[in-house]
Amino acid sequence: MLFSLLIAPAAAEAALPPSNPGTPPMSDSPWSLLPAASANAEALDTLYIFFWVLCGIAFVGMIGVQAYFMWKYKKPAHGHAKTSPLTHNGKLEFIWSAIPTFFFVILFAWGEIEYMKQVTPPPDAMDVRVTGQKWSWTIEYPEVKGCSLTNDLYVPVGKPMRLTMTSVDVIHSFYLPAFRLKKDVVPGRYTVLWFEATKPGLYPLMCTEYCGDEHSSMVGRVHVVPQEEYDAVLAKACELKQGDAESAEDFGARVVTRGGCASCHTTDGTVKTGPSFKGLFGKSETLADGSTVTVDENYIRESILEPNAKIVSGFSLQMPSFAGRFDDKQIAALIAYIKAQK
Ligand code: HEC
Ligand SMILES: [Cu+2]
Repeated sequence: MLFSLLIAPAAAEAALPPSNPGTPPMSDSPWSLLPAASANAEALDTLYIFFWVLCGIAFVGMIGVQAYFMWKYKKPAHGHAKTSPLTHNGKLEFIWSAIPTFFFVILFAWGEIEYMKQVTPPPDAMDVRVTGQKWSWTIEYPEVKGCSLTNDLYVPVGKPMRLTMTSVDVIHSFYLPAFRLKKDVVPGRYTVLWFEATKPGLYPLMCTEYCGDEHSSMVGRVHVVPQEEYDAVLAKACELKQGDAESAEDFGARVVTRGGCASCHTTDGTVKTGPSFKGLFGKSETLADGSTVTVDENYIRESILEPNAKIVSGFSLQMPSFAGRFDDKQIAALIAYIKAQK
């Protein structure tokens, strides 16, 4: 097809470095569109290219005629040509109104059909919950009990997925460039997005609503995997247990990744949204009400489960509660990890 010639074969996997999710998903060539990985993306690209070709034809047609007339009716070398007494030409005016109108109607109808498809999830779609917060995405799978991931969305090829999304703080916007989908995520309200992935691979997931200073770090990955591997891959991604040979501290580092703690806490002493974990354990912490508390196991546990119980002086309540997301073993590992950040 003509359209597929215009879209240069951009290798999705090669174009999207997952190890560096902050990199925008640029295509290999400035002439090609972004990699497309959903049924919706392919349909929208066809519409987009149709629109683009139409604009090209209209542009060449208008500028071409203009240039030709400039040459044809240029001022003669001697004297002035008389202006024609013609006032209008009904037939011509009808044609130049009717042809664009015809194409505008086609664009509207085509766009409307694609839009309706995009906002109507099929009844057999698989459910996933997405929660936006400063500055990460929590992704929960009702099919796997207790599974809650940070910034990682797992999707099987060829199965419709329905995302029910909300935010706990400000408006974020959930953006899947390879699927050509974007929808606002609003506090106190659910918004729905659905898609069907067509190609296995890793694709970026972003926030496109400026939501605060760490907005640009709200980047995640969409893992599109073959149907038959999906259950096993998801179960493995959801599992969060200490390995036999793994130390509590190393396991804690994995829990930190899962919880997205690093989007607010550093281990090198730098203050982000929250205090750094460096040298935290055992120190005497001043709270917002002026009292002091010694950072021990109980304090850390309470900070994770009930962040609003004690607010550190100089900070505001921005931390989400992790109650129900982590069990005792995982919290113990988090404590071991924080203890190790001397
Ligand atoms: C959205 C940002 C954010 C995320 C994500 C976050 N925190 Fe926090 N955290 C804060 C802020 C802000 C404070 C200081 C205010 C307060 O005490 O609630 C804080 C305080 C803490 C404290 C007390 C620190 C001190 O100096 O006394 C601990 C411990 C802590 N967080 C652990 C964690 C862990 C573990 C995770 C991941 C499971 C996590 N936080 C995720 C923002 C965050
Ligand atoms: Cu955001």
